[in-house]
Amino acid sequence: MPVVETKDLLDRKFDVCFTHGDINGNGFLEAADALALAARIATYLGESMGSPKTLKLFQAFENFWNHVTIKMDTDNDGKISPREWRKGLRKALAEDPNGYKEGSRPVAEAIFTICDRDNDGTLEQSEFAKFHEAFGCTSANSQLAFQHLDTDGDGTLTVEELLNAWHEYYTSDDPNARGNWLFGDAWDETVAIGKATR
Ligand SMILES: [Ca+2]
Ligand SMILES: [Ca+2]
Ligand SMILES: [Ca+2]
Repeated sequence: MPVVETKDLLDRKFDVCFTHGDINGNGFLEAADALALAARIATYLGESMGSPKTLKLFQAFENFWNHVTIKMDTDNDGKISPREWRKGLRKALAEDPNGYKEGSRPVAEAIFTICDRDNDGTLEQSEFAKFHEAFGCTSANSQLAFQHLDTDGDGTLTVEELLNAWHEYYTSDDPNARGNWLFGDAWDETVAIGKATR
């Protein structure tokens, strides 16, 4: 599904994520997409399907999906339309900003853990690049993302740097927020392709 033309930064970022998540490309987010995305991340990171890191990722995605359908599937058809996604994210933030931040933490932590290939508690650029690859990001966008998210410039991302970026991505309409760069340039036309390269 092509990203809808929008001038609003927050909607644009929501749409980019929607396109990344709509793995089967049918224009809706469903449980099958959530599972496929988790499997794709594990595959690109070179993690086996039964490993503790993969199981943690699947669990986090499943919980996230269950939560999302309860909150966002307002017409109860078992899938999330782009409109439900945009409205649901804004509503959740407005109603319970702390819950919103904590709700995204398990997914972000599970992603951080599976990306940390050498288990040193930080993400190097090469580790983060594999995560981006799973979303079909170009390496140029992946490098841009890393440069902006590595707030202290030490060449690694901590879990807090990633969580803060994640949170800003989903909540901030400030054009200068670092989290806007989670997947690279949010306005780049290739950022939302959402297609795997293998
Ligand atoms: Ca879909
Ligand atoms: Ca729906
Ligand atoms: Ca590492």
